[in-house]
Amino acid sequence: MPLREIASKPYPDQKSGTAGLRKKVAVFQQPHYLENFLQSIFDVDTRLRGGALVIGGDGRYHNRTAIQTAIAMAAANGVSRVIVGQGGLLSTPAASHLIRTRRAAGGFILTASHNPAGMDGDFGIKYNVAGGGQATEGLTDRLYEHSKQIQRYRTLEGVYVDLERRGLQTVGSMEVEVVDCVDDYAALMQMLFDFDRIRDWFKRGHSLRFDAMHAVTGPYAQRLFVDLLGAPLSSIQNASPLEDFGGGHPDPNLIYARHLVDLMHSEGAPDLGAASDGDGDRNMILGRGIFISPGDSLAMLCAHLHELPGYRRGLAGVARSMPTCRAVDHVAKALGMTCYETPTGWKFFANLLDAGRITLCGEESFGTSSDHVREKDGVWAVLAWLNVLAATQLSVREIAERHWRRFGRHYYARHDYDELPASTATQVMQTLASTLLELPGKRFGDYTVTDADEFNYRDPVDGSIATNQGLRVTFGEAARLIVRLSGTGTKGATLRLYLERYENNETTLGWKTSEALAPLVNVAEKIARVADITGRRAPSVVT
Ligand code: VG1
Ligand code: CO
Repeated sequence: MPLREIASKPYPDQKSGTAGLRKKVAVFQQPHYLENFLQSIFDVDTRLRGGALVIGGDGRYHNRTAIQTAIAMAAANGVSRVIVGQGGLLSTPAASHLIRTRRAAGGFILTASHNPAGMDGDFGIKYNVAGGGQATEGLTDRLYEHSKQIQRYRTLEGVYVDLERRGLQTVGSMEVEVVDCVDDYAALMQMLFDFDRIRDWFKRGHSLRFDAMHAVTGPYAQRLFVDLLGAPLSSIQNASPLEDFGGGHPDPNLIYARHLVDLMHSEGAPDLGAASDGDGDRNMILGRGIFISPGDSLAMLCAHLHELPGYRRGLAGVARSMPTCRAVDHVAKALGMTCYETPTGWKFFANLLDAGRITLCGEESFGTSSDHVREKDGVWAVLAWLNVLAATQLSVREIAERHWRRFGRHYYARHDYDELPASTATQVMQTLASTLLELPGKRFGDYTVTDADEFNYRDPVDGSIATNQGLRVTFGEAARLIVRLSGTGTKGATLRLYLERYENNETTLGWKTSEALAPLVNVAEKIARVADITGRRAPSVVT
């Protein structure tokens, strides 16, 4: 197989966002587009030369083509071994785990997460580094700078790897190992959770409905919930990964997993309802007639995790992203541990996890995970909830209600304004930013502003600084409003408005979230003027 250096010109738009590079499939199909991006990685992260590289994706359209390209380029760039999931599949957390167990120098995760797939959909790639975490801000900046100057890439010609055939193949002088996408991950889960107890819980007639939304978690759900835990096959749905995710939008939330929400509110609903996203890192948790918000799920797991086998030593600490509600802060305080507040995006948790400062972390965007990998982990969260239910013999609702009575309740919602002209989105941010200084002390209805600032983060481990991570307006313990721009969209700009309200009086714990937040919505419009500036009467999506 001849090695080729192919001349190419830079594409100036290869800046990674919150979680990797995401573009329309058509953008990735441009000549040399993916190649340039990958070559930048090989050029900049020199540890890949002579090292092992993990490759896998969420199974969306273009996955297999991109994997063949990546393998040919890895061989031409001196990678010693590629470990790739059978059929090109690896969930994001399973890829992170493989990078760790195989001591790989890095990993390519081919995914645009929950963004729609198919020919007209999105594609994406996340570069994870040794240790399994996402490339840091510093590294992605360097990759971007390099990508703007790239003039050539290296590849081997005529490479074709049979992705269905497990075992070793060779490409030039590089070994390619095709592995089952679930095996290693399933072994890890069995070390963390009490499988006997969960199996017993199912035997007693308790039930689960897990929706893989035709994305990557189908094979994981089959193995863990059905094969290993003995749940009936009807416990999992949409479990075959499809290139277009069945035309759906595998974003596990109240909008895109509506059918699951309806099921959980119907007669004969199972004990636990759950779903994951395209690449298997998100999770949604529902009980019979009750939705557990991601911020609540984080707090409730924080309160119970030490009861589960993998966490018996207790938690070192916990972290949440800044817009995530402060429910977990209350648990951390009660348990005497530190709660860190990080910018949005999983990469900011990696240093804290590596340094042993935290065991558990989460985001409002349906992401929860622990120190077992360096990504959020949807199936892990479902297993954690199953284990908590089996260990406590309580229902999801009982766990939630007990939690709220002890710690108080955070009502929470995120309002997304999608596909705004970039200038309009920027105008909202600038207008609010320019008034922040005047806000403290001002009263809006029942709420008085105590702080208003732009969120800047100093990493407590390496001292690196991330600025401009969202605008926040705090009303003491009582409430918060946050506005930030999304870094994962592929069409126009997405503005996110986050609303949080805290209540800790017995009579205020059972409200409907939309009603509890109605007064704050009015306050938010007075302060951030999103409707006024954008001309949108309502958000595109409320989760
Ligand atoms: C969104 C979420 C963020 C999450 C990111 C990646 O980012 O808000 O919490 O980490 O998606 O999730 P943004 O910048 O659009 O708000 V996933 O499931 O893509 O890997
Ligand atoms: Co995802």
